[in-house]
Amino acid sequence: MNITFLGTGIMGAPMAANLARAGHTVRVWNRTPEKAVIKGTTPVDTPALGVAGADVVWMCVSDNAAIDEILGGANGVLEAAHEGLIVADSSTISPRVSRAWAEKFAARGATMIDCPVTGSRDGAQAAKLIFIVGGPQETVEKLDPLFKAMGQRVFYMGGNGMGLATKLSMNLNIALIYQGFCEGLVLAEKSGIPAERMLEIVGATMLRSGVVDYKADAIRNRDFQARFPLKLMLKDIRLMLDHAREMRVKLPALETVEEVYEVAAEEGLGELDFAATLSLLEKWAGLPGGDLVGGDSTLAAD
Ligand code: NA7
Repeated sequence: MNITFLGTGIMGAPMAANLARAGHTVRVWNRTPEKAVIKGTTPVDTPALGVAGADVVWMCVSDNAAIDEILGGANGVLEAAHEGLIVADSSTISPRVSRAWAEKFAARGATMIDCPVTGSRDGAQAAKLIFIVGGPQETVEKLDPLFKAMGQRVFYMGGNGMGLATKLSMNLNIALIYQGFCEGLVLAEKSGIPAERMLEIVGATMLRSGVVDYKADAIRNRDFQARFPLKLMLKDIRLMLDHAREMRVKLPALETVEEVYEVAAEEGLGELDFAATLSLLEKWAGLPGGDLVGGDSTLAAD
């Protein structure tokens, strides 16, 4: 297929490379053009130029504002969209915003689907992503070879926006599970129990979780290089709370966790992995792991 990939960040770059590796013709565009240099692909100057001659435009950018810019800004995708074009969005954005764009594309005879991913940077590089998809089922089926080139599994969740609604509920679990683990760890450390012993006992009992397994080495080695940046988890937490308000759902634990992430971002941890929120809790507890955090931060709720 002829694919144009928009947004070659941590996730987008390996996804585009895997599409090219699978034999598709891939053009790429990124706001910062220096990042749009990917083996086997050709750069284009604007999103609109990437639409001409494309069967599929695939996107993976930060947030609602980025999608609004790429789709609706000057030289955006919508104005250039032709009948039959498929627009697939792997960004984690608001389900409401995604549905609104899907309607605009439908009015031009094009089809948009939401297909956020789970698997982080490692899953993108190894073509082991899991896609969580919403939109017309026949369109999703047409994209099967592309999903296979970038991932290992597709969960079809229903109409437009349902992939995103699912993804936000999943990331809510990740944020709360990791926060719960960290709070237990900090209390244990302050009581004189080494982190390694806690990781061992958590791993051997019903407390075990995939989230903690995935972050265990980062915690052990204090390696908080971004696999999933803290600033993007904060963006997702805000999306979850917005979506929950629209759904008339109250999420009290997540509201508190949002404050932890906000302070962590203010303290300069935003570009690190979200696992670095542990350091902020350690700082508040007066533990050495908190040295990563400067300043004099406290929770607003304190
Ligand atoms: P990155 O590595 O931070 O990449 C973000 C990408 O989004 C990158 O290509 C950015 O371009 C692009 N971006 C951000 N804002 C804009 C605007 N306003 N216009 C155009 N392009 C923009 O994030 P990840 O790859 O880890 O994550 C991408 C998505 O997957 C995100 O929704 C996650 O939650 C899941 P830049 O290079 O900065 O010019």
